[in-house]
Amino acid sequence: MEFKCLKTSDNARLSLLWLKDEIELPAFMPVGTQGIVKALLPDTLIDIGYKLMLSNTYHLYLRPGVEIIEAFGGLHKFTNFKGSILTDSGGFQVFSLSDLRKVTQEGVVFKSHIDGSYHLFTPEKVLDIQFRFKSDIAMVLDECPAYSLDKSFVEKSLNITLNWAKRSSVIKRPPHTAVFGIVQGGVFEDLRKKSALEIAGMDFDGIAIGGLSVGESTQEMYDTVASVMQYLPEDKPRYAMGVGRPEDIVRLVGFGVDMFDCVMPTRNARNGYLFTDFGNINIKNAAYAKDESPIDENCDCYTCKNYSRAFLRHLYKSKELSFYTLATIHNLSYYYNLMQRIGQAIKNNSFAEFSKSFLDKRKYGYS
Ligand code: PRF
Ligand code: ZN
Repeated sequence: MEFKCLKTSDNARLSLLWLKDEIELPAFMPVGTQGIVKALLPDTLIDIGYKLMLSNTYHLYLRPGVEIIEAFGGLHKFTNFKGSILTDSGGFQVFSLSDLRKVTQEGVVFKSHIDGSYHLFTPEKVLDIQFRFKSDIAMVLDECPAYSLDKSFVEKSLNITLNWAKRSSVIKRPPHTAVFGIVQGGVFEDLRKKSALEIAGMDFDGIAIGGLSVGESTQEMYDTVASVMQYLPEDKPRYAMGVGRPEDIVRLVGFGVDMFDCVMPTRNARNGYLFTDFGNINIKNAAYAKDESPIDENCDCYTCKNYSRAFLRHLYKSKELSFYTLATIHNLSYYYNLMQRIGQAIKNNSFAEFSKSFLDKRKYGYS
């Protein structure tokens, strides 16, 4: 992996990341938990413009299992996705999906949400799994504590995460996989600072900020990211895990974040919530029953070029499977175009103006 920051505008950064292809940052990564984005063909993701997708170690390790993916020669060959793949470590999924888990200095024992079997993830084991997947970017094992104002609880958790990070940073990595460390520390500025400085001092290819969007207020999230940024090296990519809404992405790019992932565009699409600059459309709404216009006049995606709101509403109401595909294409195109507009604004040295006009324009809520 190689990374180069080309230009900054205010604190926003325009960079290049070389994995399988050259990828322009800031970038959004669609979530393909099982090695594929729900309702999309892998080539459609490429057609929209995406060159990097996120998948989950936790899910793929439990099913189909590492042996099968390894026998195919890795995740890219198994899934036939032609772009690059970042895999999350399982650190977050163990805490959000598994009904039983026990964290020790060694690692985390958890109970599979699929068949109830018990498994141990250690920092060494999750990296080994991701290396065998031939992921382009692997994430270290971390603990993402629930939102809490109990500082001693968050501090204990952070100490385990930092110990795991240290062990992860000294593992020899194969040439095909980069490894990112993860900053935790909840909403506590001093814990975040300690975490950021320690992770920045370890030998990682990039640095992620975890523990965001777990119940803190939007302002707390922004304050946390802004404060962590000042401790991170400029020569490594920065990734805000699980963020977020379009307005969060614009704000965080303004603090110097380069990479994002979130289920929001894909999950919302399947529930009938479609993104536009002027707020989100709820396609179920009766107001769209006879509406001949596309989801978004300004969108040039396949869905908007070919289908009316009225027809999409009909597909949704009829539970036609193609609705999920058409809605996902639109929402992922919206996010892709947003990242393109952000990149263009940085190139034009006008990120602050773009950010202000975007945030003014986008109303929250659904119509
Ligand atoms: N850690 C990991 N993955 C994550 C998170 C985290 O804290 C989050 C937090 N929003 C999303 N995905 N490993
Ligand atoms: Zn569209």
